[in-house]
Amino acid sequence: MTYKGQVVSSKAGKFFVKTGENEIICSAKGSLKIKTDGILIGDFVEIEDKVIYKVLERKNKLLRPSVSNVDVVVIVTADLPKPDYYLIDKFISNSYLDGIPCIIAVNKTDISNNEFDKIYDNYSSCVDKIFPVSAKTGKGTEEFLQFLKNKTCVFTGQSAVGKTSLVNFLFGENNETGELSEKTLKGKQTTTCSRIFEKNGVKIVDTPGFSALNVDILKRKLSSSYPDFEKYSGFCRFNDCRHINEPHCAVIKAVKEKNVNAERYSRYLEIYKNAKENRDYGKKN
Ligand SMILES: Nc1nc2c(ncn2[C@@H]2O[C@H](COP(=O)(O)OP(=O)(O)OP(=O)(O)O)[C@@H](O)[C@H]2O)c(=O)[nH]1
Ligand SMILES: [Mg+2]
Ligand SMILES: [Zn+2]
Repeated sequence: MTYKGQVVSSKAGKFFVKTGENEIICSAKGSLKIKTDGILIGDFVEIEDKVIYKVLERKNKLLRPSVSNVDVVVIVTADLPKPDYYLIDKFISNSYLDGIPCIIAVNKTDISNNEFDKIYDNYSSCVDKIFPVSAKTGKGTEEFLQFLKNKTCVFTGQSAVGKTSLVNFLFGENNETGELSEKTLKGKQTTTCSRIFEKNGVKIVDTPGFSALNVDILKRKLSSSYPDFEKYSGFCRFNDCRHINEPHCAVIKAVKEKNVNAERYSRYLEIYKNAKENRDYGKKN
């Protein structure tokens, strides 16, 4: 028998494929196994005798976390753990380069919401929406869920910001969540593999939290990965302007005129410097 389905999770060389109401544990045909992106979560596939033999054409592919056929990346943040703004910048750069819209959900607003203004100032011009929410009380989740309707949404962000808690609240699931313990602060993840959950036409991909994101972002054109710079970069004197110290750089001018957020720009310089040093020293990034 052959079936069509969607890969909803994978673990240790096994793929969990949803076909209608059933979930079939599959292996992969040899040629699909050897490629690192041979089969991704989110892929629509054809299977025969529990073997995936064909991956249907992908609409798109998010690099980190690795998921295909994505409609929106949801960066989840909270006051605790304290937001890592470099990490948020990199998530935005990656989804922008992958051509996938991005939004931010600021969770745990039932405890406090002190970072919201900073998040708004930094990111309102580069993400489509910023939702304050609480997975504990449900505050703000109706509007949030409305936005997610009919979309495949990848929840990403630091560990312990409440990605799984949000999935549990929105879908009435009961997946394991973790404490914000010393261990978590050191990078322990509660969720260890990505999985797609689905309800009422919304698909959410819950993913393991990141503590760092080391993508070779220079190779991925860092200077054109900032949606908030793009409005200006066309006016830079040089076509290949890196917006670092070039004369007549329209991005630097926009920062001076407060049209581009200065904190975001200074982190850009730092990310650029680090990416360049790592490349120069030949480190694997
Ligand atoms: N007060 C409050 N606590 C929350 C909220 N959302 C999550 N938490 C708590 O935050 C901790 C971490 O939540 P998780 O849902 O496991 O976080 P995660 O982002 O899935 O973490 P990883 O799977 O490690 O990436 C748990 O103790 C949750 O109870 C919220 O809206 N309010
Ligand atoms: Mg989790
Ligand atoms: Zn420039």
